[in-house]
Amino acid sequence: MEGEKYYLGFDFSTQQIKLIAVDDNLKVVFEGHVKFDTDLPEFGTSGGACVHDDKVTVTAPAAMWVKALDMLLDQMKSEGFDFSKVAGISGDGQQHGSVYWKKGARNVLGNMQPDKSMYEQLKDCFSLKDSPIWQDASTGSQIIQLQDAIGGAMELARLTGSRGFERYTGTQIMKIYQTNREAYDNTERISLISSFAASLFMGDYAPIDFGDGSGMNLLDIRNKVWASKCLEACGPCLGDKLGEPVPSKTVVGNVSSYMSRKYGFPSTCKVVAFTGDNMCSLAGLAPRKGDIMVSLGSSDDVFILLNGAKARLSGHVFIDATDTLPFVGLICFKNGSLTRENVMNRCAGSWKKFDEMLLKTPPGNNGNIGIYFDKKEIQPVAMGTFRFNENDERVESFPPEVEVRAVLEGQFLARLMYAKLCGLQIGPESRVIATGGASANQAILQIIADIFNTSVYITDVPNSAALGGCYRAKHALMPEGTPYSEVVKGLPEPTCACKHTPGLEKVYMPMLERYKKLEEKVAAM
Ligand code: 5FX
Repeated sequence: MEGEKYYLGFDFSTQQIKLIAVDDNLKVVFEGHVKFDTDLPEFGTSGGACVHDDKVTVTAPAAMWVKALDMLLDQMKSEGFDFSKVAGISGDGQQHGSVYWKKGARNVLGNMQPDKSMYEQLKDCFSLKDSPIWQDASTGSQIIQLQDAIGGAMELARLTGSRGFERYTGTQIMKIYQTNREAYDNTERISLISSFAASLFMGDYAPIDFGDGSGMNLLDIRNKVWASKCLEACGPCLGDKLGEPVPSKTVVGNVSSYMSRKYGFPSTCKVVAFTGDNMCSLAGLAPRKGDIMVSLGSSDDVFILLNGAKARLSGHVFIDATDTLPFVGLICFKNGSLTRENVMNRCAGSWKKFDEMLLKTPPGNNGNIGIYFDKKEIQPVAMGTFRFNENDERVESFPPEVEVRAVLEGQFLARLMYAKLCGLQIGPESRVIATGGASANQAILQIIADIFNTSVYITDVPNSAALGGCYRAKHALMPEGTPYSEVVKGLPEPTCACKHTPGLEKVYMPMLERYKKLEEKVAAM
């Protein structure tokens, strides 16, 4: 392709499809989105999802995603976006969700006519109209069956990177096989939402990539092949229905003739494997080795790049989609900003006052430790508020200035403890990169710096997942062996927000040990 080139990143997230186009210098040249609830109200979703009567089954209609993509591409066309410049497309999907293509669908997908929409042509191509998504929590009995078949939760974690989780695709598929045999038998291909999205651009089944494939409890993450024992436990002929997984950097094909004829994509435009939203978002943030990404939102997520995968019952290990290091560790904590906010409201009334009160107690909080799980936490599985004095005795309440420090210290001791269990090693190269709403709060950042004993940087990258899709598309089209760092080298660096206070490790390291024991006590309560 001569002249200016564009790379597109599509983020098929839970609530919307977001698109970003960048040029060869990674400058954003176009943005668009379609929101499922408001732009496609006919599907009746709330937050992009349908919660069933049992409250634990959560799905989204696969045809809705197709119609949303039609809408987004039509919108780009009507706004004059120049598709002829697009050299590569990649993106991501909300992790774990699965799409069931019915027998004969491949043929329809490969022969779509540009005078009709994809929706018109594909809407009847799904053997299961409602795709299970990551919010589903209905597969408890299947988890037990899968773990039993593999030799226990720890063995499943060693093999696939995670113990059994309800939202993970393997047990979702097992549930469909057990409860809707007709749909299972009538399925010729099971895609993840990511590979389903890539398939729409290719006009053929796109393979599942290693990154998103690691969120299924089906992939042997060290050997990068389906784990046959897991496949056998989840459904017959499952390997055939899934197709072979591929590295995340794979060019999976060219755009379909439908895409070229309808929108004017060059026929040489490459589709690069789509991956999971978390991996793609990480690609958009472009971490370097040694970075600890701490996303402070309604839930808190900690991401670390890892050389090796340790088997643990908490957190998840995924294969890195950028090849910066072999693996990514992800630990998700349900009690994040809302829990901090609850304490702020109860004890201070404003963030300004909260920050002032924080200064009334010393780091280490005179030995007081609080554990605040307003919602049922993921690790440990526990709920409630637990306060301990300097003698590790449970107490009913703390004075307000102790409570405000206790919520922050308790949360970030937990983040550090689980990151270490996942394989985090803090060295001179390490830095914490904080993102998300609460990363604007300097007092919170200082506590993170002191507990992690390293500097904290901040970065503001809205839509990091869609951007990560653009960067990954460009990366895949560069000469073989080009490191990902080469693609993102011109991007703005995160800025240093605070340094750790020397000497405080003497306070926080023993406190971490105490926290560990107290949390074990809480988990056993
Ligand atoms: C990760 O394991 C998750 O389930 C979520 O972060 C989804 O990927 C959100 F889309």
